Amino acid sequence: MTTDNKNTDDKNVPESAPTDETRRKFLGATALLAGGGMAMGLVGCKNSGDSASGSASSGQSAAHGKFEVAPGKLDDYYIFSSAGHNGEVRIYGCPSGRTLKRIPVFNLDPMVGWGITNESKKIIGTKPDGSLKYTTGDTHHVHGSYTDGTYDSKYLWVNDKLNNRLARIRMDRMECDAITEIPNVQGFHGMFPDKRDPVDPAINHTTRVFCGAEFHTPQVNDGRDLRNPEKWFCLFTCIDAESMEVRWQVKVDGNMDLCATSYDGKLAAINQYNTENGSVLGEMMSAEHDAVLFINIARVEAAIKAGKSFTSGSSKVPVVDGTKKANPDPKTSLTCYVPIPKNPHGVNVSPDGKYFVASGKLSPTASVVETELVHKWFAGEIKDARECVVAEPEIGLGPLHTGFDGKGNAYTTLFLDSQIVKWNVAAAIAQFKGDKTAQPVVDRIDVHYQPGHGYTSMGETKEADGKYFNSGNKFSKDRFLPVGPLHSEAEQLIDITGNKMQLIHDHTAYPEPHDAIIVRADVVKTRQVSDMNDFPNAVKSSGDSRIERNGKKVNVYLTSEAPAFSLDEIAVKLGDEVTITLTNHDKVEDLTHGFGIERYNINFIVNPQETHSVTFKADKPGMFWIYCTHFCHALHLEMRSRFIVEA
Ligand code: RUQ
Ligand code: CUA
Ligand code: CA
Repeated sequence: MTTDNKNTDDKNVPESAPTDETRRKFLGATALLAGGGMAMGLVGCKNSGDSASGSASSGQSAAHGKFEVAPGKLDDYYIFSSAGHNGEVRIYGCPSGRTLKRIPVFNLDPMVGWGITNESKKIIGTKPDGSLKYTTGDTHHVHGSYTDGTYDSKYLWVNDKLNNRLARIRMDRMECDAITEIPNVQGFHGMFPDKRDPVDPAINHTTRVFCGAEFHTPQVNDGRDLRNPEKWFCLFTCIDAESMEVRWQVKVDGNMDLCATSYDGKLAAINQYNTENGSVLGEMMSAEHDAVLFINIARVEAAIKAGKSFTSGSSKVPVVDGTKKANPDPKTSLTCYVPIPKNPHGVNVSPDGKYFVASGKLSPTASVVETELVHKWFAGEIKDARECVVAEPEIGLGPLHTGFDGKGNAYTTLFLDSQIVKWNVAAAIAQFKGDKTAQPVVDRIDVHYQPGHGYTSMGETKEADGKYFNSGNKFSKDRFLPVGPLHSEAEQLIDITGNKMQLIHDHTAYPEPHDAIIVRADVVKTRQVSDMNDFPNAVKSSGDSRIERNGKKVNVYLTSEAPAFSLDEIAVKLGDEVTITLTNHDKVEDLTHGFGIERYNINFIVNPQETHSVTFKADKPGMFWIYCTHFCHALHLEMRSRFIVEA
């Protein structure tokens, strides 16, 4: 076997681990290493390995032929996936797992010219000298805009944990059209759009996007309190969905990890693993309970309207105080902290809107919080916020994220167990109330290996359809042909239509596949050819092609139409600042041209009817070929022009 991974030691395989290809040698090595730190502080898990709670399926494929998307046939779903520290967003077909598109966002992409064209630089943001402010990012969570509780195919949002930005993608073009930097936060991780207005029931679509912040920092972070963590704190942020401006922020106790919103628009929820405000691992794991923090949106906005806000540093964004100390009375409180064991991860809302589910991470449990009870706590009808928890089933080790099938079942990823566990929410509630016959766990399936996010088809909408669950695994180990020390990551698609889960297939993903949403294909409406009028700088006809000089600034206007550019030669003088504006006059779908200048580091594309521009300094004398970089025509190689720089 040429694919055998020689350096894995067979002796490390625990006796209980199957050694067929469903698990290979993984459990012997990586699980123990990766799990070692997390296992610390784990409380006992009765259910794990308990046959009464359902034993794991072998992980063998179901009749995956049934799910094959034959050549020329189209997928039924889109998967919109964040790409981790690659900084982009990706689109896969489901069930095929085919990569359909990579959307550059916080990264640079020479294929489309992202970070090279003036239009993309303006979206990314530039320094006074015109260079990019940031060239890297770390995307974690992608969510779509909502109307009436389901996707409306207008926008996607994605976070950048590294440089604390929120990006928007317009779904008709599947391109990033806006990026907003959030002031006074670090570790912007969880993000979720609202699903309707908290006060005006007539507004039943997304108008706000909520952003958590994982790391507490000095406030203001200008050199003060560098080593006084007791003075540091985190801000929760609301961004306007249309203008993309930061509307307001809330000072909170502890940190903020993942985010979710209620279907009534009234609540944003964030799991907190560091209520201790610890700066090192031991401190962050010291409390038995951390929390799910609920933000009362209407009350926050009323407080801001009433002027009960302050500002921080040079930021003009109004900030209100949502700490426990500042909110002693639930009836007026801006926030509710529901205690959850232990360093919880993930918070997801059931499609009926009734429950928020957070996973224990260091506790083998999922905690079910009832939405109605949170409202009652805010009304002063419940004293102890812990009473909002209506179930806490033991589901397995290292639970992280939960998807729903719309039929009352939840599917949670178990990082340490390398499994997906299916459990019934109603049974979990019955068990919590004392029903000893209730068995929440319905089924388990092995995944390969160590899943982070898992998500179901339409599962974050009221149209959850219970067809597919996709497991985003953090390790692929030996599932694919070896390609050197950096492994491909593994995503595994699971059929959840039956009582037992069935693995359909693995597909690879370039690191790191993080979170995603699965959207029904008929929901998504794209435009396959652009409208020239949407580009204000369009060169409307080839007759408008020209070179204009204004001192040292030279503006070049040209068009492309297969297989030629409208100018055979672009002549400038050494030291000129050159702006080239190119409009593609081809109208045929898929007829994209590229524009590259030899030795000038210029490379971008124009899709049919689109216009893009680049600005650069003519700093090398000589003749440099301009050529079309994107295969467009039988005479693609002949599609050239010349850039002449006179000394
Ligand atoms: S968090 S693996 Cu960045 Cu999405 Cu849970
Ligand atoms: Cu135009 Cu290749
Ligand atoms: Ca903690």
